[in-house]
Amino acid sequence: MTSSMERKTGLTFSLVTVILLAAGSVTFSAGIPQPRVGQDETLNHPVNVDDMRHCDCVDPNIGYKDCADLYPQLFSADTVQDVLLFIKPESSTDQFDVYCDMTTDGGGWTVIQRRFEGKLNFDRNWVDYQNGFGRVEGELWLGLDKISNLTSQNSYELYVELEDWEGNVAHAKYDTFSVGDESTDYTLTIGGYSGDAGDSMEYHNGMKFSARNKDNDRSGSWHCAQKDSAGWWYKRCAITVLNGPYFQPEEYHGSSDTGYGIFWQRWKGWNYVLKATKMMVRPQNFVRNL
Ligand SMILES: [Ca+2]
Repeated sequence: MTSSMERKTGLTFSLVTVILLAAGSVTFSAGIPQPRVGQDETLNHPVNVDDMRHCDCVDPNIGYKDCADLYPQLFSADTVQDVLLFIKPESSTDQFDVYCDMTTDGGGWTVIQRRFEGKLNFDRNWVDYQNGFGRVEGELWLGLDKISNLTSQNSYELYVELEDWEGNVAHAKYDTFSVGDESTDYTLTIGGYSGDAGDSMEYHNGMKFSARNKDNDRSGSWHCAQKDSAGWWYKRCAITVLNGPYFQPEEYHGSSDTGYGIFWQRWKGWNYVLKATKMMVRPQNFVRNL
């Protein structure tokens, strides 16, 4: 890499950073009352999409269907970096912004869920899970309709990244991942595990989505989404819930005492609350440039 390329990469990254910071500052400095955490943070609120589209790494004339669509352009310009991107899946009526992870496992990933600080409430009603909540550059649930639109336009894979409180990172990758539309109650199709986190998701294959006001699980005695305080593809009930309540380790005293937090049973067990999670999708036919 030449020094000019390094400078260009650095400049582009700085520009994106500035946009992120500027967009984030709107939330905190607009002089309006702070919304209660997790209640009024709608997905498309704080990010200025016009600014994002002016990022010099994104061609405003291209209708991107997902982050994988952008990746070859960044690669050929030697500007591979995580970016925010305005996309419109084929079956979607609306455009919306997403966070693109362009560095993990070859890049090209569209982020659909992210936790890392616990400032966003995930114990929400059905309609919130349908529409999405959080901030695209922060903690986020992208929304079931958007995830369904994304994963219906091609064959997609899923990458789950997990982090514990000791600095360890593990991942689970699934060759097959799709979420049905509203008529199926967003039924999950998942399979083809690989990785080092263990497989906690295939148990949930074929399950409908449930939220605190919608019991679609397979348990006759439990309302799993209420019991675990999270929307998820429950069965009877879960081997993992990445939308569970966020706990600092010192706040958490086990599921029988505190209830379940964010857990991935096959990696850390039922009673370990994770520090960070990221779920992201990419077409199966994505061409890696590594
Ligand atoms: Ca039930």
